[in-house]
Amino acid sequence: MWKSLISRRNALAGGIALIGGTFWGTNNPSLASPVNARPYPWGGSGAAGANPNHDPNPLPPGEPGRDYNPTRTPNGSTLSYHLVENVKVMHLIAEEVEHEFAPGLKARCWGYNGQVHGPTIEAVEGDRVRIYVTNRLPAPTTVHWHGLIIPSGMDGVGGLSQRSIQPGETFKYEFTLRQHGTFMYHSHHDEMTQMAMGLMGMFIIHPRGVPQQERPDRDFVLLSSEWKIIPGTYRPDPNEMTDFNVLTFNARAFPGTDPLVCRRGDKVRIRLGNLSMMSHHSIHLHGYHFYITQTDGGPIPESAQWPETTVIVPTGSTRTIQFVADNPGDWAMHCHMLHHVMNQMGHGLPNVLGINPDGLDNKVRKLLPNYMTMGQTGMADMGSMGMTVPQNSIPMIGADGPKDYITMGGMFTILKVRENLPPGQTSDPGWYQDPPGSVAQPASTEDLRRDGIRPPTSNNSLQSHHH
Ligand SMILES: [Cu+2]
Repeated sequence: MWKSLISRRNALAGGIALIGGTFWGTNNPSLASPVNARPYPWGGSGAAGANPNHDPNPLPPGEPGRDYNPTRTPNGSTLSYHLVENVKVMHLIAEEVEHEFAPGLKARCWGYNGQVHGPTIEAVEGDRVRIYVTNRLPAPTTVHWHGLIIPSGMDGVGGLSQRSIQPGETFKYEFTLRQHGTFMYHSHHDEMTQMAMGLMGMFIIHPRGVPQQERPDRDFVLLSSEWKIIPGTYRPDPNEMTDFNVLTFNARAFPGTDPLVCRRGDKVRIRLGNLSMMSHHSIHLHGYHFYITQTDGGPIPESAQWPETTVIVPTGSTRTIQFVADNPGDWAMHCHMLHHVMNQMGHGLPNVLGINPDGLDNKVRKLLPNYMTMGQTGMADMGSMGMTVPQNSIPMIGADGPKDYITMGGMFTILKVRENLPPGQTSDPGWYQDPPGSVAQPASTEDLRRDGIRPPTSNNSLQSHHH
């Protein structure tokens, strides 16, 4: 459903029931969809009696514009296709890729078509797709289509569904898409290594026949993953089990993440996937309430949706959220598991919070002239003071913001909602220009006196040794 903050406030003020408006994404009566006819609560494959191993007569290929508004994958791309006798033909090439996570941190990863993660696959319910997979890796691989109801032999589990694709070989996957929603694809051969190296992407299937006014104006795709890259090294470590130090949206860590750019009033959908090695992510959006409308199991009935500001995305699943972008500004969107908004250098340090390290520093400086212990008042200094970091590594947090240093890293991005954004603009519009008087400011003496606030006359907290 599309809900706006303002209309909801009005509805509350008027005592009107909240539920209403257009709910899209479930059964669309204009399409005789074999999948959406599935009964609750048994779930099942959604095949509604048809055997998915037999071709259930694909529909003519769906077209962008006519059938759907294309998604946008920040920092990524969408896989191209061409038509051969009404089949959408695509090609994924698994290969080694030099990938930049954020300015200053690169690594040799494995991806598809020269990028990490792989490009987003986008199609329409009823389409038939034929996806060629070429293996240019030094190891065998396969591709699993996560959440898709397809023949067992197309499921891509190495050894179980198929023989693995050897280096140099090209395999062919072909199936008809008989559901819509937000799904994923990833290697299913030596998964631990190959997913730790980046072999994954998103697979979006649009419903057919949704009128333009009920489609999202902005439809973003974000895939979370996590990496262990020891500072100064150049390859993810697939053997790490718990201590990941590079946390990413679309394989980028803040400040490497592109903003999600919207025009005020846009209907916004954000599709969140998670293929992290072990972490669930609590994705929190500032400035908005949203509804969770889909999982990779399908649409959530409207009566079961509830408003949220944070959505937990378990690893191996997707969550789709929707809202109307009626609140202009620069709004943080980030994982609320707080080590996940820290970059590399923020992990595995000794706790020196509250310690005065002057004596220690003086001793260490006899050996290392510029040594300075950091972290005694927190971690922010490490980024903002430009602390020297090992070659090919990124500081724990941060980037310059419009008002001060932004002490966030990792799985952090910015939703930028603007009045009067030219239609179709997706590029960064710069920082938000706040209306006068709407930014938190230092209190004046006059303010304090008027309101009877008596600040302490001296700062009795830890004296800083900097400066
Ligand atoms: Cu997280």
